[in-house]
Amino acid sequence: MTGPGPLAGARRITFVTGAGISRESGIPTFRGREGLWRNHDASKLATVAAFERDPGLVWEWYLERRRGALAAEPNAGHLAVAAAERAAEVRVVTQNIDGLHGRAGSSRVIELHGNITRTRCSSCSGDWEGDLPGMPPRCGCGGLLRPDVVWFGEALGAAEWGAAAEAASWCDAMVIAGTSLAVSPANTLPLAARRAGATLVEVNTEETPMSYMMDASLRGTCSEELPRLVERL
Ligand code: BJW
Ligand code: ZN
Repeated sequence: MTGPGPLAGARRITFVTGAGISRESGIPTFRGREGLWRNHDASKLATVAAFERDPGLVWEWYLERRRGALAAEPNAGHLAVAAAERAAEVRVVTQNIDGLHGRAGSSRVIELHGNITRTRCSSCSGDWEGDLPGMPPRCGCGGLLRPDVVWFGEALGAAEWGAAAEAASWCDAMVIAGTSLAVSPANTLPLAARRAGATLVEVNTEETPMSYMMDASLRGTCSEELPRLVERL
């Protein structure tokens, strides 16, 4: 395609990404048909309550996903987001915990929901490096070790949330890619960007609850649509 794209002229771009952008790297999404793991609803396993009820089960799920994330490679969608830095100032706010934006070369990535490769103690908050001692694993202080991610009902990291809110009001265009926008507070970022006058562009295979407020809705996969979008910057 030729001619100006929906991002033409944008100097400051914030990407807000979700599980859909990593789908084509082989990482399943949370909701819909795919969000099932051994008959458990993924969005119900990502909770404090599930961890308290059965830490071994929740750890099993995370260890499987940790291996999956480490074995996965960034796809054309992640690479396009990284390439946008050649044409504009870019911030990436991701709900994903797989680290693929950083591995694709994006230099400013805000990981709103943590990172699956890290482990920390649920009591003393200390970071844990190396092998897990037993299952469920315990810290030297006696507390349960847990993946360093944000579950439902938990507050996002204050630094991460502050940086994300700033990136939303700072940008002149926001690209919202591969997220159902079902989860708050991440789903308030497009509203903040709109309030500050930014152009909103959505990339999703399906309609979302915020499609109606987008300046452009690109109905397709991230690996097809993001390279096209960034090419025409
Ligand atoms: C493609 C594609 C392709 C597919 N190309 N597109 C009632 C009770 C309790 C809590 C609440 C409540 N009501 C509201 C809340 C708050 C709650 C919340 O939002 N709940 C809603 C579900 C109702 N939020 C929280 O609890 C958050 N904390 C909070 O609000 O604290 C309050 C507070 C604030 C400030 C100070 C103090 C306190 C925390 C939310 C944490 C979310 N955690 C998870 C797990 C992370 C770890 C892990 O990965 O295991 O984050 S849940 C899960 O959902 C994960 C994701 O990051 C997040 C978002 O999902 P995402 O990325 O949008 O994925 P999907 O699967 O939903 O969508 C994929 C999309 O891609 C679809 O649209 C597809 O169409 C599309 N797609 N392939 C393009 N190839
Ligand atoms: Zn501890």
